[in-house]
Amino acid sequence: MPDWKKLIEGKIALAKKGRLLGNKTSKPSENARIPSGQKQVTNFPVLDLGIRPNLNTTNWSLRIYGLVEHELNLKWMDFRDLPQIKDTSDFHCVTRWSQLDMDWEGVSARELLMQANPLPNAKFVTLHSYDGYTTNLPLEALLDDDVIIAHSVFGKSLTAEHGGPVRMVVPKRYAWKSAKWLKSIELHEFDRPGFWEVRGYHNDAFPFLEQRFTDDDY
Ligand SMILES: Nc1nc2c(c(=O)[nH]1)N[C@H]1C(S)=C(S)[C@@H](COP(=O)(O)O)O[C@H]1N2
Ligand SMILES: [Mo]
Repeated sequence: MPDWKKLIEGKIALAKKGRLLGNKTSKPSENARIPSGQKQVTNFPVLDLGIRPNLNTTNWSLRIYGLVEHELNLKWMDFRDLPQIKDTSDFHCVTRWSQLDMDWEGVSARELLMQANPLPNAKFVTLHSYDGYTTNLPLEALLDDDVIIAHSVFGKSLTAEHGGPVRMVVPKRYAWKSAKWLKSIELHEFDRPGFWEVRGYHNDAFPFLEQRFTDDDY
């Protein structure tokens, strides 16, 4: 087992340290695509808890369950048989880096959710990952055109470090909402804060509003 306490303290310290960067990070006026407090990168850094689940296209599966009419259990081939889309979007990590024009490919989250057919009282989701990570979103946030359950980026299969075989990509929110090694999507009536959200990260996480931590809201 990893030393959770140390991992978590380290990550929070890293994210908060950025507050002292001041004018080293861009202001929105310089480039409307880079949110305030972020620095542009092009090397797609790796950020996670340091647990690499042992996954491949044979042992991976994806479940959509909870408040749905049709629970879905997809193996790799089922997933690849779904309509595939491409979308280019920007990726903003709360530890102060942003990478623009990420070319994702995969299945539209909306398409998959529509197949499951959410019940009228389904309002929130928990994304569950194979490393034990979770994150929460309003169901409606997954219905945007740019939300992809991705298997590829920049024309190549996702590497294990970036969440392969399949990860969620939610471009309009800070990247901690983009669960790597996606295992399941659970639909609920009431919101359930995920791994970072119970540790002080902002529930909504909009980069252009700089919603980094709960205590940023005053
Ligand atoms: N399963 C899982 N997904 C995760 C994380 C994680 O620790 N576990 N970290 C999140 C965070 S904080 C960020 S910034 C992005 C980073 O994605 P990347 O490593 O592909 O850049 O993944 C997010 N998704
Ligand atoms: Mo992050």
